[in-house]
Amino acid sequence: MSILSNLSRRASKLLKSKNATGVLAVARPSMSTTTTSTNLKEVLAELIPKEQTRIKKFKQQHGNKVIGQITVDMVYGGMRGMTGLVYETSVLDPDEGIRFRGYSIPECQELLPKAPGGGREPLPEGLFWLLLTGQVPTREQVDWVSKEWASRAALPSHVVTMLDNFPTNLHPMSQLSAAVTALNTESSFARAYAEGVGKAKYWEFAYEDSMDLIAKLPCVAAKIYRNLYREGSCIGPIDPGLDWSRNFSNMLGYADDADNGGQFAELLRLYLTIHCDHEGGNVSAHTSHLVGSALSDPYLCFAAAVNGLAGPLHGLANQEVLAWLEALRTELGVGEGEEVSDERMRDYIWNTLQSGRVVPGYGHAVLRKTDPRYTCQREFALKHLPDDPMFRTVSQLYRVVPDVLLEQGKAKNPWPNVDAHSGVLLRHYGMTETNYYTVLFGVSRALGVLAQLVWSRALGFPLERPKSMSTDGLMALVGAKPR
Ligand code: CMX
Repeated sequence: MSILSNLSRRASKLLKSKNATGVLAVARPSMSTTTTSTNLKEVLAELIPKEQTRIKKFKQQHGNKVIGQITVDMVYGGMRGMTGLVYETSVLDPDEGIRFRGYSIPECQELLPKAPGGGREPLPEGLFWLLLTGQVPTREQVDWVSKEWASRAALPSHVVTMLDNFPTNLHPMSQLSAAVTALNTESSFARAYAEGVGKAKYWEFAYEDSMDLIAKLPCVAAKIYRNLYREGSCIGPIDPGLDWSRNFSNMLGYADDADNGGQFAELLRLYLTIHCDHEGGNVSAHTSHLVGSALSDPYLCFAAAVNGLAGPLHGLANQEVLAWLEALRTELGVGEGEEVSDERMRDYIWNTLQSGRVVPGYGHAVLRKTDPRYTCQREFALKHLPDDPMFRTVSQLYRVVPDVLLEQGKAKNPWPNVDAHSGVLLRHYGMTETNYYTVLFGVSRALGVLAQLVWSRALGFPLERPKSMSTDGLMALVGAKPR
């Protein structure tokens, strides 16, 4: 194991300690005092100066401390294990999974406000509040966010026209990225920068743009869905009395779901909460962070993140999983209600590997256990759709794939990630358009990367510009013979 991964493990151990009952307790971030104002911007305005002072003092006292060592393998190996970014909103522990401002997924499920009338899943509005402030919001604070987003949701006409004119063979992720880029006509950050606003105010404009963009995303996403799969039917109006996910579900055309106990909206609430953030080094978060460091406005940053998320090794894996599952069931002749032996499934997985492909939805660059985002989706399925034939296949794969990957001996993590499960849940409720799945991932990812962007501007993070070297230069640096 590299010195750096040892260091990062030591750092994560320092943040954790066992309490008197032996339960793992994680140090909450310093901002976790509660504020009663329901206005998110006012709460931030109170928190930001304190955090600026704390970090300034930390850098003055410890700025020259060495925290790691870089090897040639790391430089060639996609910078794995290299600590090179400050990202405040979430931290990923290889063995435990993601924590949002110190809170695990089960803790968020327990603590964050739910939809009125018996909702069981956390509202993404609450998660966004938590990411921005480090504080678990009250019901009133979450209601304020829902209303704020409803009031900012309208799309400018040029974006609607653009979406209506895209060819149907343009992938939904390309449509999302292009529409978000075109939305930057609305950027108050870009306008303020052009007018020469001072650095101290950058975060306020980043905040306004982020709130506007998050509010508009479900409308853009629903429009893409309706244009491609529902003959361009109208997405309908936003109801300011409903939460962000319920409005999104209605706009997608799943309003009837309310008569069936609102399970699809509940699934969306869970989905949009758990896909939001996965610390700073993943492709979408890092891309947004990098582009933002050039002071590109939040629309441009998020569009860049969407383009990264559209890669099959990242967010597009959830689309790939469904295609792979469907091919597996067809090829092995698994009908509704039927099962196939573990042995035949194992052969199929080996075929995938031997043809040079990856098993989509398995493995991870940082995680070394089952992704808790997978686990909570599995729990949702066990509760709401235990007999769904596709879910049964997903469960069987969970039993079979890890042993095959271990036997192959290449993947460092043989366990499933978030993408191994999400599609099967969406499909159960009638969303069978697999090409669309990553758009939902993107809508959620906006919460994390934009919350961080507000803080990046508040903390005055500089232009990101790591040093690169050519192979010849690296060889010379370590004293290797060039030939
Ligand atoms: N199936 C087959 N081989 C796999 C594998 C999988 N699921 N996961 C990793 N490997 C292979 C890698 O391709 C690599 O092979 P080579 O040495 O031939 O290049 C080797 O195992 C070592 O890879 P690793 O260090 O374990 O994993 P990386 O950090 O390089 O990659 C990831 C991580 C996610 C890209 C990889 O596990 C993968 O391709 N998984 C399938 C795609 C997927 O599910 N992506 C979604 C991730 C979550 C998300 O971002 O949404």
